[in-house]
Amino acid sequence: MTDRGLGITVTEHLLREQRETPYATGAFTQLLNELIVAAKIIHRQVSKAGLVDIFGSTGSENVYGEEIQKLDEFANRTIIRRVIHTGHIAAIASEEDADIIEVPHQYPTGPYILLIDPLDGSSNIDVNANIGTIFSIRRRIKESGPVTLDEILRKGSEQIAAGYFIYGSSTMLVYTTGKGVHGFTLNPALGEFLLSHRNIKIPKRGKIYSVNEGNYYYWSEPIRRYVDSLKEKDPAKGKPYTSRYIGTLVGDFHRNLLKGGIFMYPADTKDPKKPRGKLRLLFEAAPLAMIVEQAGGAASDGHRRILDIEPETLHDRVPLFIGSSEDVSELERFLNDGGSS
Ligand code: AHM
Ligand code: MG
Repeated sequence: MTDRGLGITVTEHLLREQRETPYATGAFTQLLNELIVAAKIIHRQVSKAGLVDIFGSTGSENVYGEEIQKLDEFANRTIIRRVIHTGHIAAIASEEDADIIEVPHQYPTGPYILLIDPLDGSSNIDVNANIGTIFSIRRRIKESGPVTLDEILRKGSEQIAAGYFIYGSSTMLVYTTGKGVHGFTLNPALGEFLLSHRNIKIPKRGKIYSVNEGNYYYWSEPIRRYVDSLKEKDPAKGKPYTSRYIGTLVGDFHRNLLKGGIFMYPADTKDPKKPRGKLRLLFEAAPLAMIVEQAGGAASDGHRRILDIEPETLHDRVPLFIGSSEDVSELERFLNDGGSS
């Protein structure tokens, strides 16, 4: 780490970005700071998940009919509690809640809407693998009054910031406000996130593919052909690729962001419940699409740029192909013309 800027705290970094933004009021910086505090609390809880009775399942289901683990609820509640009263937001939408969460009348409201996947990869909690928190911030359309759904059901290109916390071998924050992607690593002794990865750029082509290959026979023919092609022995094309899949979107995405490669969650052609894949457009695909584009990569549903897709409902799902730009383009060629070009 020879760069003298490395090691500055995330707060200092945010304040520098704020100073470079004309008319910034500081509300946005304070909102991100509250999220950071929430993430530190979640980090602490995650790191002792095996020790306390927060481990395991609540027995209840979320809006998708999936079992909610206790730590999911904890993360969801922690983030909501930290930001709801700050006066910086007008509403929150969470992957764990069916409807928009309004700011209670006793608190002031602000110009931002926060979207969260509070604990991504929750099936990995009890095996001690990476989990994460994904967030995205949008500016509301109306000046005042209750937030309506049409203010949230908007293209990902309208996000003003997106990021994630990854609770792994270290806890990290990776975020963008549209001025590049920066990574901060939590120093547990100081309790501070320090700049460790300035201006992250994803390699144009990678050597890793990440997909749940157990679903192979549920994919469309072109997707199967594309994945088969990655295993061909062709050193000139850098093939075969290496297969890496954690089953936590944040973890798989983060590795590929740093090393290059493609993450895929295709549509399921045989399961009527998953015709549009598994991952959620507003809470997972769009925030990571903003990050990957800022890092020079690409995100697609196979045909369209993820950031151009207008959601129809809060919990819309979408097929997701995200990572190095040349890998995503190659996948699109397979879907659109059989990969011949
Ligand atoms: P969630 O844990 O927030 O519900 O997210 C869904 C997770 C993603 O993190 C991951 O990419 C995917 O589900 C894995 O799905 P599968 O087990 O079908 O491979
Ligand atoms: Mg998730």
